[in-house]
Amino acid sequence: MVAPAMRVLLVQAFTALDMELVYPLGLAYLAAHLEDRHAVDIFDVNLHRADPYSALEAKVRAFRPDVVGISLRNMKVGMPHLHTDDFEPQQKAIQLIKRVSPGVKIVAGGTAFSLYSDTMMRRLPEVDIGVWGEAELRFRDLLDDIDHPEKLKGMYFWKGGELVYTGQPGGVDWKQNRRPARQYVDHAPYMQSSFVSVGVQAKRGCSLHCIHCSDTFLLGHRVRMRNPVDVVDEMEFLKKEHAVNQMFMCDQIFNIPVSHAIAICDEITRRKLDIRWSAWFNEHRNTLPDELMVALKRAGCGLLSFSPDHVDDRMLRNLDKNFRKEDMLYTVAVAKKHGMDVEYSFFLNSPGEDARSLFEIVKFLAHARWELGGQLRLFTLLMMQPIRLYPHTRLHELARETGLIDRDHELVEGQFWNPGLMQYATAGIQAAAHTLYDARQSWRKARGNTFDSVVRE
Ligand code: B12
Ligand code: SF4
Repeated sequence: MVAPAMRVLLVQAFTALDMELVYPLGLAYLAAHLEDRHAVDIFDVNLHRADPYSALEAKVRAFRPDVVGISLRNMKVGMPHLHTDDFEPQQKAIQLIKRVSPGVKIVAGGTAFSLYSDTMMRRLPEVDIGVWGEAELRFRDLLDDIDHPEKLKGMYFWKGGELVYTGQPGGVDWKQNRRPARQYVDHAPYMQSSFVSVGVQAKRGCSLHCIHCSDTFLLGHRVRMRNPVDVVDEMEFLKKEHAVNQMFMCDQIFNIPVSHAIAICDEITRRKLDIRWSAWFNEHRNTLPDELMVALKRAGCGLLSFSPDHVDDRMLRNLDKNFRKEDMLYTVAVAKKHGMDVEYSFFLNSPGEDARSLFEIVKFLAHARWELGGQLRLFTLLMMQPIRLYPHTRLHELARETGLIDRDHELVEGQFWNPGLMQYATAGIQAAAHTLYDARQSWRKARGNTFDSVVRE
């Protein structure tokens, strides 16, 4: 039997109050699968930075939900000067919802929930049901029979004082997925926040195996590609209906496979969409052929965003990267050849780091700056930090085996891979980054930019 229609409020909990806004794409996907059965609304607490809790309380009182679906996204990595965690504000938001509306069912999901699900359920007793992973279809099905979560995979709930998990679900198939319902949240504030704030997704999953990565735990190694025409339909819709002309591709890696990336670019070009966008790119030279670079440029991709994490071959092996230093040099050459902007992010003091390998990063950056000048964007370099340990990763296992952390550490409060003497070099670099970051913020304020957040430019 299918339960009667309900009032469902989808809440994006704090992402990172000191960072750019992030449009609640996951919730827009969920809403698209609910709106023909239930009264749905989406509320992003991050849009109410001055007084988020009062705004949330007012929304809950006004909407009178039967169910609140709360999206827990980040356990934050942190800024150069700030390593706070997002757990506490998320907990406060959940407690507030239950206090204001004691009868409401709270269902939690999202990436941070899925990474730390067991801990989250134990630390957040106000959560009635937790949903692991991609949830478009299972959340819809859950709301059809919310008193029986045991019928579905990927559900956490309490029964007789015991935490029950119903077992791992599979990933969502794009063919079954509806497009995200974009009408519940105004895109304008996200557009003002930063050029990465409005996301579009073209695939899920990653075939690579970086040792620190938790994306593959969440989405798997099988790359599920969305039809390029459907992706660009959504981009066109965003441009025409919501005046969004800058976007970020929320794929793990945009250029694997290359053919899918080219197909999306060609579709954007064919429709003459005047948009600027960016994505994360793999560094292996085979994934950056000239044909792709030409297609990217024509389609409005303004920035190649790379997260190589290191440049030294020994370190890249340690991190289990699929490319080497010569590929890194190729990224510089190919960006120069095609006049593309690039950014790189590196980890500090990752496994095996020594002074020589750290110097390799400095040498590489000097080379890139020399070759690319202003095409090399520097912002991500201010964010360089040691690797935060995420659960369900090989690095987490290594940290346990080497005694860097206790076997039962929950990792909700940040733990970093930052051992040995190199941690002092790390501290020095981060202190310098902090100073530069503050100077940059002051300069931005002097120019009249008052948005109190990181703006990646
Ligand atoms: C794209 C991306 C970004 C882009 C976002 C661009 C944009 N406009 O959206 C940018 C570059 C801005 C970014 C930044 C950061 N990110 Co990021 N990002 C991602 C990535 C790759 C995809 C996120 C996405 O859009 N997915 C698409 C949507 C459709 O999926 P979804 O949100 O997960 O929602 C689905 C499910 O989670 C679930 N769900 C979600 N909410 C709910 C709620 C309920 C009730 C239910 C039932 C289900 C549910 O159902 C949804 C549909 O299937 C993820 C990795 C990943 N595996 O997801 C990391 C990820 C979310 N990011 C992460 C982090 C840490 C960050 C940063 C803190 C990093 C940093 N230091 O800069 C910042 C924080 C930014 C901020 N202000 O919050 C972490 C968060 C978890 C954690 N480890 O803390 C992730 C998971 C990466 C990882 N594996 O560690 N990120
Ligand atoms: S390329 Fe990115 S998503 Fe893929 S395994 Fe490495 S860190 Fe994870």
